[in-house]
Amino acid sequence: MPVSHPTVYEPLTEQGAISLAVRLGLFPEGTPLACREIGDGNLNLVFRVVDQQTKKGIIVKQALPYAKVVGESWPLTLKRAVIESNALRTFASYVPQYVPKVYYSDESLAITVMEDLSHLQIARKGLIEGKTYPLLSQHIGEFIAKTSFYTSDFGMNQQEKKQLAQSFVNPELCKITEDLVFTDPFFNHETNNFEDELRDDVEALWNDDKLRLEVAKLKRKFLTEGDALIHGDLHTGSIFASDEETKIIDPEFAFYGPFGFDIGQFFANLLLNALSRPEQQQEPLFAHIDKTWDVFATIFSDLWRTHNVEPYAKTEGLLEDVLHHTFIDAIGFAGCEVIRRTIGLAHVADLDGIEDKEERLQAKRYALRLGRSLILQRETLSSTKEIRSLFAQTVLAATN
Ligand code: SR1
Ligand code: MG
Repeated sequence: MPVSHPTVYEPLTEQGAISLAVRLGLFPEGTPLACREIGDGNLNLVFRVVDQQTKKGIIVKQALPYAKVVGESWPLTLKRAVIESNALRTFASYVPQYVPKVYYSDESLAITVMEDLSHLQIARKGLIEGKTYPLLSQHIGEFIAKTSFYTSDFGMNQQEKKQLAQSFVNPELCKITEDLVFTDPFFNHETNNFEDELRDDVEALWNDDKLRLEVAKLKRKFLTEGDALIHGDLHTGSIFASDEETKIIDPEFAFYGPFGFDIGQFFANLLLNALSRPEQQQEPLFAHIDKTWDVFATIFSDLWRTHNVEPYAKTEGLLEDVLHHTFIDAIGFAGCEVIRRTIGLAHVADLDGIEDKEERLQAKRYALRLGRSLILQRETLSSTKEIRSLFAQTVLAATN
């Protein structure tokens, strides 16, 4: 019996995902297939279609016309599926080893069919279990360095860059970040979500004019600086990892943004995990922060020297200036991310999963202080190594 396939948008069912996989010829005819919806993110449906004999699978991801984390009352553009598949393809042209292969995409159905990464684990989950992923920072540093250099005015034809930037204009998803990362947590806004016991700490943030000024400067950078094609949501839940491999997923927030944003979000999520660990297990996370920056700066600098298309490339001091501002911005963006993941709409399991209530509240108070220090002291840090002492001072200050 012929199977009919939707041509106008409707949410897929598990059976629909199987039919799509068959229609695309992704499995040999007659393969016994099973499917389960496995999405645990904030926004999309994710189906895993698997050959029941070989256990080999594919992923069918579909954007919903609203934010799953809130419900149908928060409508959200389906165009993010095209942004995601195009970003994966663009990233793959520079670093295919770090992104899932895209097999198929359909703009009107908001579907991307891609490589199944079930042999890996979401890095946030593994880090919460105490894993350290020895190559994680090497890979993330290389991913960010190469994708951001090659999509910037230093790494590609500057006219083509503008056209590429135009194809990644992503206003609705950027607005989520503008609101949830840079605005709402610093105001008494209805999207915020925190325990009553934290109210005094949170109100202190809302009344902190010095902090607000610095967050406003960082938000302005996010709004206006189109350095490179960035992932836009590079937290540890957007990374699949094992001891050997790293894959970056979910670039639906991709757009032309500041060089330091992805680095800052990644740092922040490592720090949030560090806050959930006993002190003696925190060092691998600080080491990952050091390594991410070292690898990023080394590869970006090599590419700058060997592949730069900008006539000013050899001007003494320019590379150092770009790196210096990228570093400071990354620290500031990290501070905003740490704060929003603690009191904003979208939390992280690293902190929310701390079972003991007092310990959890204490970790969240530390997170608020750490976020504030990162933002206010970003220009005084000269290397990532100093994040350790900032972290220690923040925690000590909170216990005294
Ligand atoms: C309504 S979306 C909430 C968060 O989930 C995404 O992964 C982004 O981090 C966003 O801020
Ligand atoms: Mg996501």
